[in-house]
Amino acid sequence: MKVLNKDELRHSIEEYLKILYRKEVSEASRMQIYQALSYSIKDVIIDQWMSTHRAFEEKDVKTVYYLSMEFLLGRALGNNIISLKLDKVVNTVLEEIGIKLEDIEEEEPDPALGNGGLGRLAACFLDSLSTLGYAAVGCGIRYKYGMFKQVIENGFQIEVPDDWLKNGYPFEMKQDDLSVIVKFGGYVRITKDELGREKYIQENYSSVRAVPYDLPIVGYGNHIVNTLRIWDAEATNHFNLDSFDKGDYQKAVEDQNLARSICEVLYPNDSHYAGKELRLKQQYFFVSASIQRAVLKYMEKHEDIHKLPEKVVFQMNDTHPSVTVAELMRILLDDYNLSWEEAWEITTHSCAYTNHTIMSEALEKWPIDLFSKLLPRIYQLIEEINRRFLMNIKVQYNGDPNKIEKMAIIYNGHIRMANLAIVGSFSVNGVAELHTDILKKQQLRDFYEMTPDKFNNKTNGITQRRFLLHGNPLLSSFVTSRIGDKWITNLQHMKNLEEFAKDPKSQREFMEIKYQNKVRLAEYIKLHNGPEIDPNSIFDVQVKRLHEYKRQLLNIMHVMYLYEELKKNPNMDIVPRTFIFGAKASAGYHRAKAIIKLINSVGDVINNDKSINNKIKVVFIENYRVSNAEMIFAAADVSEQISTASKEASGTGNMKFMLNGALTLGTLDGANVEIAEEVGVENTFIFGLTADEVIHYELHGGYNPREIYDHDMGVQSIMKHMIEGYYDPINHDAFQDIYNSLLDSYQLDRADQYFILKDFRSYVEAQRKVQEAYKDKSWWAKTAILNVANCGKFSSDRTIEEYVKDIWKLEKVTL
Ligand code: 26Q
Repeated sequence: MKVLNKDELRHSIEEYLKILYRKEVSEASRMQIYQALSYSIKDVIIDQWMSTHRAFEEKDVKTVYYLSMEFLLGRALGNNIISLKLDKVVNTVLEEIGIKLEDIEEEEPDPALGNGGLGRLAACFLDSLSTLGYAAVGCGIRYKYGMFKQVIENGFQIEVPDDWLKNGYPFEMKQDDLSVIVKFGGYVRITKDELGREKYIQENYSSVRAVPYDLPIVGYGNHIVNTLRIWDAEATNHFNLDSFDKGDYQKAVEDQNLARSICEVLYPNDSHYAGKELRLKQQYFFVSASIQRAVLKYMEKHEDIHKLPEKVVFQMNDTHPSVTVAELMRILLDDYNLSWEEAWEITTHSCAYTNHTIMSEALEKWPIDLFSKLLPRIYQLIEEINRRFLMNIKVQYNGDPNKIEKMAIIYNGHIRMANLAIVGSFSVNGVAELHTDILKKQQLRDFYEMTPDKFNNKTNGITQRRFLLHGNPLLSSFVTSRIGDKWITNLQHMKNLEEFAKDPKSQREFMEIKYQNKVRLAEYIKLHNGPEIDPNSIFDVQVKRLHEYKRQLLNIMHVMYLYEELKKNPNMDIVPRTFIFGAKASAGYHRAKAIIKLINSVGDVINNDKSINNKIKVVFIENYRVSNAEMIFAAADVSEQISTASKEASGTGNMKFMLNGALTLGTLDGANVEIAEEVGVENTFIFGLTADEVIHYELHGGYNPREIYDHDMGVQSIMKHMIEGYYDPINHDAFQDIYNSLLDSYQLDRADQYFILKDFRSYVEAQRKVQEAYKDKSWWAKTAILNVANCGKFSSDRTIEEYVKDIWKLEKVTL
């Protein structure tokens, strides 16, 4: 197996610079060195990759196929170097060359094949699967353009295409010989085979060739390398300009266009189902390719297709890949000639589904005519699955129309993908305890009552390798110097840090590290169009996608409130604070974009008001993404997790902050509940309505925000200022809609759907407690260390072990 020493690495970099660019080290640009170093690292990976696959095959282990429309990987180079334990060697060589690894890492594009939480979770899971030694294949799409780059112009978000492949991506490997064909459209002809059985043949279809590109997922220090397989689409028939057959020519052009469009771009939307045909094409494209390949691979080494569930499990990351259920049925029925009962038995023992939302507007439902035109055979199969399922319901519930209305897969002209996923799976899981409880009691209650054993919770987790070891080297060393380095692969070891929480020297050292990380972030902000900020101020951070339910609006309204108090009373007792935001809004989500504009406008006024003596600052970090997230978590004092209770399924940013010693200011929502449980509620700042209270209001038509507006002069004043141009004399029109959303119940919406005014005073009070607490530096340091010490539960290693034990039943492999 190839291991690099210093001389070999230097030699390898030199060779690649020659081969790729005809350059010597002294003439090479940073980009060129990044490429040469990456190829050198890839060479080491390749050997481990091959031996991992040999071992998996020899042991014939069961494999999980993690099907996800999104994998939000973040940069690979630094992470791979750490996982291979090559950091010392690399640093020595780069030092010789006279360049820093951090600067080389900056050259790598951030592969942004995801929107936010769900995509990042998939990436953390792959990291853990490799590190724990389980056989796994991530299956996704090789979008040509990933998540857009966000540029802020005049306070407004502008979306710029993310051309991440333009310089080539060193870690990917095209696997032409593993291509498969995916068929769309046409019609289904029914015939009989030689044994007189009915055969269903799709005819007159369009097709594309699905071509896999493999990315290595390197386990930490264990020589295990799993694969993330992302599919690209190519035209099947490279069309012939000499063709005389006009029909063929036309079709060839169409197929060419189909292939070109499918993988063009990631939909930058993470909360609203829109029913776009291209999105369905993307879904079926990568699912069909992945399932075809998985079954072919299984059949290479096994004879009996009935035993597929012993060796293969398909985990569906939300409903986006839920056509998996029907595609597997298609393959088993049409290609392997199984009976319906046999095929259904196999399918429902191979598929499992993870739910990530209770918000009804995010539930996928496809209009029948759109769906059946694009996927005629798949639609037939879903009809049959539905027909048989409804028969069961009728038997079990005496034809109760209420049950049919709630549980039917096809209803009201639409296919409900969550219902398909549940019916076709042996496991349905939520992503935090509270979320799973709400699923069982509300959203999926009928399914839970029918099949309670399917339902289970898997509280999310994050990888400490990226979000502490890589992102926060200072705190990593602090921890390792005290408790050793076992935490890197077993985060429960962090508990041993608890004894240092009260130690004054550890407290001082912790605060010094936090300070250094704040300096690093302040420099980054300065360099990226931001204001000058004071690393001695409290860094109060909210970074996540922009959505009304996440309530960035509540946060900025509190800032407006503080500012106005400060203007009224310049001698007010206030600990200097920097409010830091980072968020992308989905391109068509106008209100979210208006909130970004509001944050920037408020920031402009406050940051330029000399009269408040820099006591508060507001920063909007442009283009929040995995690479700058690592630096942001490391620098945070306060973690804002303030979603309307019941709306945030889990959250994972909350865990990354905790791991880096920030204190949680949050509602009892998602995994916040479990964070408070682990560290002790007295070491967090919890406020606001509970999930039960929110749900109660919702069931009774909401509440009346006017009452609050009329009686709370603080609220009234900031809201008036919002629309009167106090924060932006030119563009304040943009804020009228925000104002209306809080006070007017127009259309079907309730006013203040997300209980911002309702929770406002409770939030202000919690914020006041944060400031009082920060004055006691020793208490703060102790509590921050306690947060780190008690984050063990939130490692994705723990999450993956639970998936393995309860759902996937995989065997651990050691090399
Ligand atoms: C659906 C249809 C059409 C286009 C896009 C979509 C779409 C895309 C992405 C819908 C949802 C998403 C992503 C959802 C997501 O990120 N959910 C988050 O998942 C995290 C991991 O479980 C949780 O921690 C968060 O609470 C949850 O919001």
